[in-house]
Amino acid sequence: MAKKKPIVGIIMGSKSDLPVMEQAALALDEFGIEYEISIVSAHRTPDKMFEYAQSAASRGLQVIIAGAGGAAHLPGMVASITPLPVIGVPIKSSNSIDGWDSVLSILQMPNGVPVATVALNAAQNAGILAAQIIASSSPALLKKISVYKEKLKKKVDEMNREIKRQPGKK
Ligand code: RP5
Repeated sequence: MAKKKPIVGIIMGSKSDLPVMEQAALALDEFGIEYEISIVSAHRTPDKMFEYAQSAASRGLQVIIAGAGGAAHLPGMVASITPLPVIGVPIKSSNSIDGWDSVLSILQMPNGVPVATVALNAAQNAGILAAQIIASSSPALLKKISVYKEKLKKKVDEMNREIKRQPGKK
């Protein structure tokens, strides 16, 4: 059977971002969404970044998830080029000062060029958000998101049962 075309692009500034960014891939796997994953650096490979962002929509991508650490320009620059929604993942990297540099670089975009910024290292949420964006026009995927949310609720119910089983608790 032919492999389905990727509809989400996961990019990151360096291979050192992969341990964080693969959480986005795992989230997309859970919803059965095809993605492509590559290293594209705003600073080290600016031409490649431009090419990637410019061709993303015509190649069939619907959402881009971009992660970077330190002076994290990748998500914002990609958002300035593509008409697709861009989700930014700030990463605490070797050149970060506590990660705030990356959070603020990705979050504080000027009006007109939004980047949906998730929490520090929160690539899993980026994957879920990408799925939710795509689900807004896919009833089948929307159903999967509802099932996922139901699972979250059940986990909390289980936590409550657990703490109430402990001695001294009602
Ligand atoms: C950023 O610099 C990358 O996104 C990475 O988070 C950080 C460090 O990169 P390496 O020096 O580990 O390649 O551009």
